[in-house]
Amino acid sequence: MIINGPNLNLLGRRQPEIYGEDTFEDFMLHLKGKFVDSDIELEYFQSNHEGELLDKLHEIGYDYDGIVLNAGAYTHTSVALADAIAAIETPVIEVHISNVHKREAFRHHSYLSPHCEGVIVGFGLRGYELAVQYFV
Ligand code: CA2
Repeated sequence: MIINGPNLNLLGRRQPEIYGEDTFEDFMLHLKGKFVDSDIELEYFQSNHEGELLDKLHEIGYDYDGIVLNAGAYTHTSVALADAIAAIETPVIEVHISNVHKREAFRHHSYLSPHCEGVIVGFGLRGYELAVQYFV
């Protein structure tokens, strides 16, 4: 399961110089094509609401094989998401499209990273592909 947090529904529509020109829906088609010969099912969920992201983690976090999570700005603020990742059994890989370490200082800290299997930052949408590859 790939989960995107707040504002990532704007991908391809705003700030292409930071986040690229592809919408995530287009990218999902590309990604499904890449893994068509693998024995995996890819699903996508996006929400701008912290509680909905928590509910999704609780819903799938004991059954799915892997979660690729870009929690957007909640990465830098949410103890609740950190607690949820620590509580569930499914391993989570944290992904960021931009290199957060080249950006403002408040983006350098993640509440989520200590509870994640790994972290991929700065490789654009390719980071999601690398994360899925890990679970294959
Ligand atoms: O680099 C990333 O993937 C981020 O998670 C993106 C978040 C940001 O708050 C994190 O620090 C790093 C912001 C997502 C905003 O997405 C947009 C996409 C297109 C246009 C405007 C915003």
